[in-house]
Amino acid sequence: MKKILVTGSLGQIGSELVMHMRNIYGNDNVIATDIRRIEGMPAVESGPFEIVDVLDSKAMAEVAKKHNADTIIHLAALLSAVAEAKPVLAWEINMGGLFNALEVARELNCSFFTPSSIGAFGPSTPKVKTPQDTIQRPQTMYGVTKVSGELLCDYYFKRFGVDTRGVRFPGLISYETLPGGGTTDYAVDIYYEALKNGKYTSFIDKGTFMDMMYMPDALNAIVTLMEADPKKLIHRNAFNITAMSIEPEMVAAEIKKHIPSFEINYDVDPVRQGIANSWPDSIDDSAAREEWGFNAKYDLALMSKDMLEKLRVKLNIK
Ligand code: VAH
Repeated sequence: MKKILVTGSLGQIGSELVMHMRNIYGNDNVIATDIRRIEGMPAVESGPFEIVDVLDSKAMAEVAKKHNADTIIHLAALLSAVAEAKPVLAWEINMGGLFNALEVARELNCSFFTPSSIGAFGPSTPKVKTPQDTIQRPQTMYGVTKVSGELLCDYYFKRFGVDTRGVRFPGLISYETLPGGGTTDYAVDIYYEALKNGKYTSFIDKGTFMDMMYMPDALNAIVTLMEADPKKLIHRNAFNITAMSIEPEMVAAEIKKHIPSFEINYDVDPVRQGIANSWPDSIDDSAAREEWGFNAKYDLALMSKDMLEKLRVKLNIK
């Protein structure tokens, strides 16, 4: 990867991935793009930034050509809860944007990454240690776009030779950018609320296991996969990856080790609980480990310690 164009650069993953990649490849070699410019954001101020609406394929192609992009990291999409509230818009953005980005990659011979999700699985998928290759019949619009996206990316690889690669991300947890409208967002909100109010009301019920990952492991996974030897890739779109399978009570217990008075209670959101219930409890990521050396470094304890330390600084709480 030499010249990397990132869409959705101001979102939860993009805002950190742009900075992570600029540290590796150089500020001028990572072109951040998003549908709007937010002054002061590091991804806007520390290197090239362009306004790109992923539904405008001509504009995306022009920006990619202008910067001689050889890699496209396509992150622009709606997350699960928002997508369920706005299914038509979600299809337009998640599939229309993906198709446009793939066409740009095909025309300019770019390598291509876009994330899938554990949301690409559904109620008929085996829930424990979900295999890499298994039934994918999601019942959410988000999941439909993720399965469709996996199939479209594999098609572009087989039919046009585009070097497409992807991972099925679990819930991602970070202290930098708040997530926007995901089902797993409780696992981010809980740390903020623990510090600000000493308690948290979870919209996901106790005992609801989902795979999660700390953002540093997610960023490393993207770079490691994109730098992997293509000859060793049996799979491409998309690899199961995970770091931990957790539920709200486990997160609360870990927080209590740092804030003994912390309390959790529940006000379950039926929509997001229904989405969470349709997803795996835990996934098998052996294919990613074998084919490109994926290896998460943060477990729940390490992540919780780091999240609370970094958020105390960010929120200026002693
Ligand atoms: C969401 N954070 O909740 C995203 C992710 C596996 C969850 O896809 O929609």
